[in-house]
Amino acid sequence: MSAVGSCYHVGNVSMTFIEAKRYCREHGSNLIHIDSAQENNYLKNYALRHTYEMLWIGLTDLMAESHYMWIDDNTEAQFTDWAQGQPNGGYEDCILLYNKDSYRWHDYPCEGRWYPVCETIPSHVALVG
Ligand SMILES: [Ca+2]
Ligand SMILES: [Ca+2]
Repeated sequence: MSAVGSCYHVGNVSMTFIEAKRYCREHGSNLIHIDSAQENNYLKNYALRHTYEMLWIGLTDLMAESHYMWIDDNTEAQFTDWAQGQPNGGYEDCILLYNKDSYRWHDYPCEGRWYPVCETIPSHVALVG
C-alpha cells in the first residue's frame, strides 16, 4: 500500500515492539511515523479492510516518560489519535492501533506481540543504477 508519498508494509508475523523495530530496519524502513490525520486515516482504513488485530506504530515514551517520540527521527508527536482514556501510562510504553477502539491509539506493554507497520519514505531510499 502507499499514500502521502510513502510506501507501507505490514508484517505478517506478530512480535514485540523491539522486534518490530528491528523487523522494519531489516526491510530498509522504520516503524511508521504518522505525520497527519490523512496518513492515520489511511492506515486505519487499511487495518479495517484487512481486519487486523493490533498494529505497532513507531511511537514510544521509553526514552522519557510521558514524552511520546517517533523512533525514526526522535521528534515528539504533534498529531495524535489517542483513544478515550489513553495513554494511561505506567509500564505501557509502546503505541499501537487498537482494533477494538476503531484503531485509535493505545499505549501498551512493549512485550505484547502484535503486527508491525513499516514505512519507507522514497526520498530516504538511495536509488541504485
Ligand atoms: Ca509518515
Ligand atoms: Ca494503555
